[in-house]
Amino acid sequence: MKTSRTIALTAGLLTVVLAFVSCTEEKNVTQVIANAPHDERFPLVAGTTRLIMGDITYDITLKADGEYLLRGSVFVQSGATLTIPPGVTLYGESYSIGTLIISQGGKIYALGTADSPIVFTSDSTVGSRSAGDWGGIIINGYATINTVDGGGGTAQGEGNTGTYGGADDHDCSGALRYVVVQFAGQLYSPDNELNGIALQAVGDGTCVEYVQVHRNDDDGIEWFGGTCNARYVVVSACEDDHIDWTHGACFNLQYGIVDLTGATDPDRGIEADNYEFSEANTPRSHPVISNVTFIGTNASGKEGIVLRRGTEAQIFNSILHNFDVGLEIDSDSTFINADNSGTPDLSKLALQGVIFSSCTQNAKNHISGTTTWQGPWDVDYFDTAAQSSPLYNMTATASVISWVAQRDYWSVGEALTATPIDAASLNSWFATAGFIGGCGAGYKWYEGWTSFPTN
Ligand SMILES: [Ca+2]
Ligand SMILES: [Ca+2]
Ligand SMILES: [Ca+2]
Ligand SMILES: [Ca+2]
Repeated sequence: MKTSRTIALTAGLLTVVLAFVSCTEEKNVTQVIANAPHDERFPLVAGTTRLIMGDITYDITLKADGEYLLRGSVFVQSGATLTIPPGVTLYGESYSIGTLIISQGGKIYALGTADSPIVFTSDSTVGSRSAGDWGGIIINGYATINTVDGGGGTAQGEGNTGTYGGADDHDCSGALRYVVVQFAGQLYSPDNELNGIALQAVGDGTCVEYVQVHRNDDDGIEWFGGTCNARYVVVSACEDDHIDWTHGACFNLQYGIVDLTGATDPDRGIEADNYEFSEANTPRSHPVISNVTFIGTNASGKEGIVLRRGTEAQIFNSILHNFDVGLEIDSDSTFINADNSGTPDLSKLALQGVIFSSCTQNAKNHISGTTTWQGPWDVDYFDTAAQSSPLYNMTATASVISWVAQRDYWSVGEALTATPIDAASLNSWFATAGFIGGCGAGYKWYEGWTSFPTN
């Protein structure tokens, strides 16, 4: 769809809306048309596409298989719920940086299906779309962030997207299920780009599963603190980090595909901070991750996973394929925190059952510009299979490289067989997978609802 930037309201539809829009321009539409049924509250803008702009202050359900244009920053305000049924397409307007923001206390239930995912995409025509065409999705919750040591602080989202942070780690912002976000991440200002999905202090009452972010111009999914778990996640061809966390993010992630191929200049598979401005603040960032396949481009100096600025992380049953550096651990604060009187504290920093496949260098540190390891975290720890946390060095076969090119992620995992850690032993949220990598034989959960368009 290519959208005219002129509002072309259909005659007969709520002339009161037309009058309202014309006299207040970018202001709140939905309050005026709140009594209209369902998505007819939103005016037609082109063909059957309806315009969503301003604040959503009432519960509203879009029409299944409907098409909508997001103009400017659209806020689902506290107390309101936006429900999106299967098959809906939402076009983020490039001209106005269309962006969907779920404010603290607001909810989104985007409930697609494998056959009918919900797609957020560019409003440019197919074939001329590119990363950064529109904003993205931002969810602000009441869970804990660590901007104040010990938690309890709040923060402001980039681009005036509102407040996040609080003390309710079980906060619910709704659900994203079978949701695809493409070509987002527009620049708000220099160094201030939008993530495909930003989970800002989102609580673990929120459901995020079967979600793809593709061709984002900044990070794919970024957690700013909070406790929002995610499973069945695909992040592909983004121009910065594919998974990013900071501000004391503590979440579980199982079953993921992180594929950097197809991006012009991607950065990292994971870029992880505790908190940049006070690296020892608590609660520490501490994601627990199992069953993710990371596929890089082997670009010089680029890493699969960077753990820095005091973060903790436990990563299991995953594959790092084709990175110049598979794993890099940075910052004194990261190492010191994970040093248990001279031995690695695996409760704070661990990689177990992780395969390094065709990486130029499996692991390194970057403390103060040196290449030596700190304390107990010596290079042998990561490179010796005899350690309690064995890592495997493998060279991908021609068939694996072919499977990567075809985005046959199941075959990639199958080819790199090793004994997995039982993910169900990590905590009660995880399920036993029985394989290493993002997916297994007969378990191609990414098929059908994901897509990988170039433009
Ligand atoms: Ca970011
Ligand atoms: Ca980033
Ligand atoms: Ca980065
Ligand atoms: Ca970052």
